[in-house]
Amino acid sequence: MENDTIAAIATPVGNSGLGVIRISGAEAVKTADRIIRSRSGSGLDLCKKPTHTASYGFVYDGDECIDEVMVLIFLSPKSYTRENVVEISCHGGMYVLGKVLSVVLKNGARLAQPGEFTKRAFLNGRIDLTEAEAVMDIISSENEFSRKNSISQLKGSVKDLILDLREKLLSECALIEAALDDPEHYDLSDHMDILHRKIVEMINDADKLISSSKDVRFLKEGIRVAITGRTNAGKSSLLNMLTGYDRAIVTDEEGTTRDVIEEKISLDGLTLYLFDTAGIRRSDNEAENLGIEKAYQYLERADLILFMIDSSRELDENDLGIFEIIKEKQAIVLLNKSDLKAVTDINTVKRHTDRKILCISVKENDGINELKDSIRELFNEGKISDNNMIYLTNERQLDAFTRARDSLLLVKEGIEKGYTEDVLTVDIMDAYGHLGSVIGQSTEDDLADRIFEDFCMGK
Ligand SMILES: Nc1nc2c(ncn2[C@@H]2O[C@H](COP(=O)(O)OP(=O)(O)OP(=O)(O)O)[C@@H](O)[C@H]2O)c(=O)[nH]1
Ligand SMILES: [Mg+2]
Repeated sequence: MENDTIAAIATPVGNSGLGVIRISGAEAVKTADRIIRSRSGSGLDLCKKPTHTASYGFVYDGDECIDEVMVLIFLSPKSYTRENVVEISCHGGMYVLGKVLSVVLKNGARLAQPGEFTKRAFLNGRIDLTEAEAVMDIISSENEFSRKNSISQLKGSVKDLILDLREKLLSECALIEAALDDPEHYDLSDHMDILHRKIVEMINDADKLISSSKDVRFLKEGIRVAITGRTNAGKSSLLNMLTGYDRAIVTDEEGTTRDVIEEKISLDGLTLYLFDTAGIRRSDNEAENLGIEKAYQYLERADLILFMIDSSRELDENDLGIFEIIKEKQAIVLLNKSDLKAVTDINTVKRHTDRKILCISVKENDGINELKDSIRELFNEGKISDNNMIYLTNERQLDAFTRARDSLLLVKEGIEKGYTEDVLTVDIMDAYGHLGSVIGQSTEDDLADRIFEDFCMGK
């Protein structure tokens, strides 16, 4: 039932000066006309009003006057959903809004599902999926940055970029197909170099977009920070220091922490999810070993690893193992216990890693501010600016776009290996398809459904 007339309260729950009931569908205006009258009690003839007009009147439930309202009319296709839309601005109390809504529902509309208005806008082709998601993001944005970002996406910035890329890929494909059909008139022998250059350019652009989008994700969703290191390096002490209270048990016994301890802190607008994990060592204890296994899983998923080394001890094979892990990750190495006599110094550590190394003492609260500065530097400064850069703002978009980039990589490799053109077109069209799913052009219905269900009522 995608064509029936739907209605919902479009403003938040709670009392306010104004509240809006939104109605969409072929019967929207008729429904409003049935229930709204002028001050003298005569009909308003809303069906005869031109689009984008406001009328003043009173909502009636039978003979009973419910509220004084303004009625805005948007006729198809110039409306939010591309259907006929009526917005009734009432007084904002929840009771009166509920009452007006029930009158609307008695007179030809049914209650809208969450996100159904925006879903209709999508299904009727007014907005693409990135724009629909932007609506949801605007509603839920908690800071200025994420709001600006969503509004830019709502204006179609991502869509334009994707459409442009798709257009380029399609024309490459068309050229190859034409040459295969009609080899006498089209010669591709020189073209492979040109195609290679174009594809490399696209891959570079795609990589930039992916990496800046990840930075944006950090801003919006927070950074997963895993604290790792050998037993007794001071991991739990650091967690307690950063959270400002005794969250984790600290003892001088090795293997104190076994489960993963999670805490959320805020660092100048950045949200950090800190994970204190079991110390890495060989152990005979089953619970401890399970904890160590879990620790490795968290390292894998972390956006940032804080690798703590006990500077009062020699490096051992556990430390060397962690140096290997952080090769693939963002990481900061913390040479802890600088208040004690150093056995392992910064130069020794430098031989094993090119990651940033800070000498700290959690016990003396020394170097903690430098650590915070370094985290800020890694995730915040310089990289993400407020200008008009385009970002993919959620995991779904990022995932589809990354797939498109991977298909382009296959095209590039294919050219380098001298694959025939018809093989290349398969990967080109794969990239084309993945780009389409970023903006919802090849979207399966269930995907669209899932996205719109996350919306709030009345949107
Ligand atoms: N001297 C000194 N001792 C510290 C420092 N940081 C932590 N410690 C001590 O080191 C011991 C171990 O600290 P924890 O924070 O429990 O270490 P951990 O890495 O969580 O240890 P596990 O949970 O067993 O892996 C405790 O006795 C701490 O008080 C420091 O900067 N200097
Ligand atoms: Mg611990």
